[in-house]
Amino acid sequence: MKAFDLSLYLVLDPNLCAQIGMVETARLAVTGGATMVQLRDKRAGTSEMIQTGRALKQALGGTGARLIVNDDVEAAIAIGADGLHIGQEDMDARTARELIGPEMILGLSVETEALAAAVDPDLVDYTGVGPVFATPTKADHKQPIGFDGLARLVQLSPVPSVAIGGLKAEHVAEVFAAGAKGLAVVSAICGTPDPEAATRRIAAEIRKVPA
Ligand code: TZP
Ligand code: MG
Repeated sequence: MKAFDLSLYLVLDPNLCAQIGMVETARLAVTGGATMVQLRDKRAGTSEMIQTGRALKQALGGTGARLIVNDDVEAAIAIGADGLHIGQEDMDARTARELIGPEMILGLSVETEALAAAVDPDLVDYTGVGPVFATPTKADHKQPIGFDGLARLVQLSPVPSVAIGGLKAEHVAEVFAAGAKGLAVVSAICGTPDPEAATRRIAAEIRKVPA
C-alpha cells in the first residue's frame, strides 16, 4: 500500500517563493503541517529541477512529508522523489506509470467530469481537481468548477482527490465536505510573510474537520 496524506498539499511556485526560495518555503510549510510538497517550476530545465529537487528531498528527509515532482519524469526519477504529478497536456498516465514503475505515487490533474470518470485507478494514485476558483497563480487555468463541480468530480474520480485553485484556510470545511481528501495550495503559503504560520492556520482548520 502506498501511504500518502493529501490533506495539506503545498505546490511550490518559484516566483511566489522568490524571497526565501522554494526549499526554505517547503521546510517551513512542512514544519507547520504540510503533508505533501510538489516541485512545480515550468521555467526550469531538467538539471535545475534535479538540483532543486535534491535539496528539497534533503530538507524534507525524516519529516514524513511526500515530495512530488510536476511533469518532469526524468527529474522525478533522478531526485528519487516519492511521486510524479502530470496534467492532461503532459504525457499520458500509462506512459508515466511505465517510466516511474509501480512504487512511485502518480497524480493526475482533472478539470472535467469526463476526465475524472476516465481515470484508471490501476495507473493513477490520486487526482488533482480544479480549479475550484479562478486564480492568478496559474495564468492558463481551466474554467473554475466551484464546490459543486468539485463534489461531482471527486465523486467520479476512482482514486482520492485533492482540490486546487484559489483555496485558503477558510475553504477547508467546504473542500472536505465535497469529498476531497485535502487541499493543494500555492499562494496561501508561498510568498506569505510567515509560511510556517500560514500552514499552521490551514492545518488547524483541517483538524476541525469531522473524521
Ligand atoms: N492548477 C490549477 S490551479 C493552480 C494549479 C497549479 C494554481 C493554484 O494556486 P493558488 O495560489 O493556490 O490559487
Ligand atoms: Mg503539466
